[in-house]
Amino acid sequence: MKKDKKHEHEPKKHEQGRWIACDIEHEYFGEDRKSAKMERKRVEAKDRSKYKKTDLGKQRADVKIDPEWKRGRVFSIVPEGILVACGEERFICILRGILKKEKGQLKNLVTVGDEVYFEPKSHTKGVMEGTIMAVEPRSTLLSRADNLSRRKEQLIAANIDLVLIVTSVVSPALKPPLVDRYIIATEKGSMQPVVVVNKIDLLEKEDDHMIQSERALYQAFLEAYAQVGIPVIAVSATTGEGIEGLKAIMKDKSSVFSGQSGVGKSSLINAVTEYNLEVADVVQRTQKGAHTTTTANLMPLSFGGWCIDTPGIKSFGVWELDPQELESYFSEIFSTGHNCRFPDCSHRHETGCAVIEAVEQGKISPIRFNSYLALMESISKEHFRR
Ligand SMILES: Nc1nc2c(ncn2[C@@H]2O[C@H](COP(=O)(O)OP(=O)(O)OP(=O)(O)O)[C@@H](O)[C@H]2O)c(=O)[nH]1
Ligand SMILES: [Mg+2]
Ligand SMILES: [Zn+2]
Repeated sequence: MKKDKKHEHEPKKHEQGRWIACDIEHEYFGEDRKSAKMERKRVEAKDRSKYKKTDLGKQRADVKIDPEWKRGRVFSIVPEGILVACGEERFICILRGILKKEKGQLKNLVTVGDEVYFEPKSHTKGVMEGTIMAVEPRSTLLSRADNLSRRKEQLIAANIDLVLIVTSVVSPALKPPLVDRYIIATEKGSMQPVVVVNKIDLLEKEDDHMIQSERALYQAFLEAYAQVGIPVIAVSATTGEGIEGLKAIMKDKSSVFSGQSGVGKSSLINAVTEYNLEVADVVQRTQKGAHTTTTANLMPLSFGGWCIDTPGIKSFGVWELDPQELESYFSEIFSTGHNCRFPDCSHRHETGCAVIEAVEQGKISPIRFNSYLALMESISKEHFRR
């Protein structure tokens, strides 16, 4: 009989954010949230390994919400402090000392999209200041392994419904493995991924060899993701194609635009909203790939909901991803893998591998399979180093 090791690593679709500092959910939201919380606790208990490494949550019962505190949402983190919006007012906040002690493996404790309680201070020269006293439990959390120290988790955005994984064609060229990394981080954080392929106007351009092969990759990309049920929309911030569809998806939702630098995240937000964010030509950037957007920024949408623009990042390491867990995020590989000869088949070189066979027969897309292999290789190395 086959050992059923795979089920231990089912995608953690319902896993929720961690509690920081206080447990005010029940006090503020009543019974509805109480049952949601029980469910979260159950899932959390199932995945102790993820939580044992941090002390977050220990203090949550100790924090009493002072009626003098205000509640707001973090909309940006800048060198001057954490910017919190509370109604029409804006506050520059610092973190209460005791919260900093909870850092553990986290690079940052508070992130854009977080709902926080803060103690307002008297105005200094017209600037409203405050101290963040507690962070609300998060409904979802997008994070990644920090670039410098892979042992730290960097929080990118909180309380997000949709992760708009922006990629472009031609310039920069389509990079499916990067898209798959984002999809995994999105699913790990219980959010809905939507892949947004921008700059499709460039596929119409002159018929040179490079454009032709990019067009073929783009077609195969659309088929591969349609086959596994991951929504993809094709747009052009320049011509406006697909923008209405993007707007409809974003309506009344909280979303975060993520993806490599230069793919057009800020341009898309400008096309969808009334904002006028800075954008820059790829050739205007230095060879190092300078970022035009340098900090994440939250923006309310006039048609309902809000979105976050983020700086593009070069590499995206999924936080706490084991080699054994990986295939559970590739549903087609996961289900086909049950037919491999060896129960612990890694689908790389083993004989009797049903996945390799399915790729050869065209039943599994080579695009997705290559992403799987590339990720497997990089996390196996990471794992070994730990
Ligand atoms: N042809 C074409 N160019 C586009 C499109 N969308 C954006 N661009 C161009 O791509 C370049 C980069 O766009 P940005 O919006 O700054 O990209 P970004 O993803 O926000 O980049 P970072 O802020 O560095 O992460 C700019 O020159 C845009 O004019 C598009 O749909 N078609
Ligand atoms: Mg930008
Ligand atoms: Zn296999």
